[in-house]
Amino acid sequence: MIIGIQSDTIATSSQKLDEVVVVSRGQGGKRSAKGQVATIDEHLQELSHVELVRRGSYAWEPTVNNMQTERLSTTIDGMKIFYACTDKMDPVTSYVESGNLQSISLNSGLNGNPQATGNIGGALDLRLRKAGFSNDHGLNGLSAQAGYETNGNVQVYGADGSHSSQRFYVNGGAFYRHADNYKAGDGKKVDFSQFQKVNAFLNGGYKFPSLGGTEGGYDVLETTFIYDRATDVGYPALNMDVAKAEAFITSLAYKHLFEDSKLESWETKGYYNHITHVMDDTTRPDVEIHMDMPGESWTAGAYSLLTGSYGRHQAQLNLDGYYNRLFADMTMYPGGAAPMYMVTWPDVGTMNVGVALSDDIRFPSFGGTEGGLHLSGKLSWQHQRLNSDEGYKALSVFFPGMKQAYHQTTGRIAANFNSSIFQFLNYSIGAGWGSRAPTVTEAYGYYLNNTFDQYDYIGNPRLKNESAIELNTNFNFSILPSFNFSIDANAFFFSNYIIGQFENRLSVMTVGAEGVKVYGNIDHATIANASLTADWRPIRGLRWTAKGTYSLGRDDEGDRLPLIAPFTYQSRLNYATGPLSLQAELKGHARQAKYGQKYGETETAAWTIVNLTANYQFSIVNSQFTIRAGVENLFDKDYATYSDWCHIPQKGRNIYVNLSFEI
Ligand SMILES: [Cu+2]
Repeated sequence: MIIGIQSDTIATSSQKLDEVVVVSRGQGGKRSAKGQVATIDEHLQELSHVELVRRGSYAWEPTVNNMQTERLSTTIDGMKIFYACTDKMDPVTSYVESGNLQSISLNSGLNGNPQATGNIGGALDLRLRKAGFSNDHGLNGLSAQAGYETNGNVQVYGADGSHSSQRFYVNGGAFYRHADNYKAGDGKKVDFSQFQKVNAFLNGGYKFPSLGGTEGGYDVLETTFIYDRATDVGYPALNMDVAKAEAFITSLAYKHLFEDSKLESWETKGYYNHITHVMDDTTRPDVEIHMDMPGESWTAGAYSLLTGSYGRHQAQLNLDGYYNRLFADMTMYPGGAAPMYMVTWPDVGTMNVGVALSDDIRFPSFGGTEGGLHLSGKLSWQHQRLNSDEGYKALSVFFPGMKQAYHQTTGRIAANFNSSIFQFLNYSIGAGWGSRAPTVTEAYGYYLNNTFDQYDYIGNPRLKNESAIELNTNFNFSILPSFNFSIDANAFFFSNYIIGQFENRLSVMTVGAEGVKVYGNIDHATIANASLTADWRPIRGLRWTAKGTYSLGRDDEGDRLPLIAPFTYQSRLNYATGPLSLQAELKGHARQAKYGQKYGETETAAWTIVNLTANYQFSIVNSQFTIRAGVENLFDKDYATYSDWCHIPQKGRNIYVNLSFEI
């Protein structure tokens, strides 16, 4: 038997607030039709509230509640990590692989996980897969996956192994992905959509012999190491590609698990990660001015999380701190003239410390079921310094008298009440307030060209913190034991919303740019989302689900915000019998009629696609095999979603097969 020592107390805190997609093996939960071979982006697609902004085949940027990276927190097992590209080519979810992860959890809105800061839209935590200790003397596991996709000649190979005993565990593995250019619907090739990636990871744990029996609990030391490297990554929606995007991620944690005590566990983790990102335009034809644009991100941090339960309370106290450095520069080589150099992220050092508290209170509710109240809050202090004198001086030209160091204080607080009436209705209502500091791009970015609206962006060190009030509710009706219907809605009322604003007095740097925008606070803005979900299981083995979501986003003048989803829908029919399961899926979105015209967004047409998938499990001797096959975009529809950057087309018909086995 394997004991999951990492059995996340965070995960169990409240099922209503925390949504999980299972990446690895394990029972239950949402998961991708492609199984573990799916990319992290495909796993993320299974989560409600999540959409993905696509700039190519690789490294999609997750949005939660129609908010992008700057309003989200993304952590890896509670570790902070920051992307290194000034053009957002590398959301941090691109630096892990499916083989690294057990699951991905999402806390929608302001109720973040203890390590989350700045999470107005939501908090994603990528949970690493650790073998855990075994009661047996030694237990070894081995698994391997291989996958192939016809469109783009996608190849995926992964293998990992584990050893678990009472005192010690270790697991590790490697993953490789390769993709050529894909074809859009009707056979049109999308140039610069290739990529290649390797990933290797190693986790280990050691359980100390307990002193004086088990009454005092026991101590565990755990370590993690991940190396991830993507090369030759094309970005058809941008003017540049990526030669190399590389990450080292390490951590060391000490955990005490209490027995017979009101305290449950106390974990202290130290970590370090380093990202190198190198852009490349040498393979593009007709480049007017060749550019070199590297970026780097270093983060070192620690957190200490204490969890305990007393009576009806389950509480967590977390202290955390991190130091992050972001540096990016650009060298332009105009033909025949001297190269031009500028610092685009002025080596910004951010020191952030925070304290977070949460409490889950359970109580009996009407009809013999259980209800609960979840409270959480966090307070953080931040110090930022511009370490590059050159970058500081360049920005000072636009902001005379600006300082070389800034302080910010941010916080969040959220409450959520859930209860039920017999087995018929489950409901929850919640409210919260939270603020975030401007990102390095928003505060100190220097002439960053945005291909979405073709403007050059300049950061603004005088920005105020942005804040929002969130209201949310969820009603889940079980009309029959076989039929479920739910309504989910949330709204975010922003103050000092940060967005780029026209600056006509400045001239452009990038060839072909429309103009210059400087980040600014607008007085208020609103983002709201509502979804309806139905789930019907008419007979054993058969399941039908359907979901429709409507969102809106407005600025202080009533104009539409960009990248807000139009009406989206998805319906799935599932049939499972013994080892075989079949699924047909219909998904699409309506015409994006209310787009952010003022912010340079253009209209997106409606689309619908059909996907089919089959899954068969069998065992030979002691090995468990799973074969998955399917067709995506069955009718080879030529389409782009509202979140496809510059309307780059999606994949046309794609047939995939993948095989995985485990012992
Ligand atoms: Cu980049």
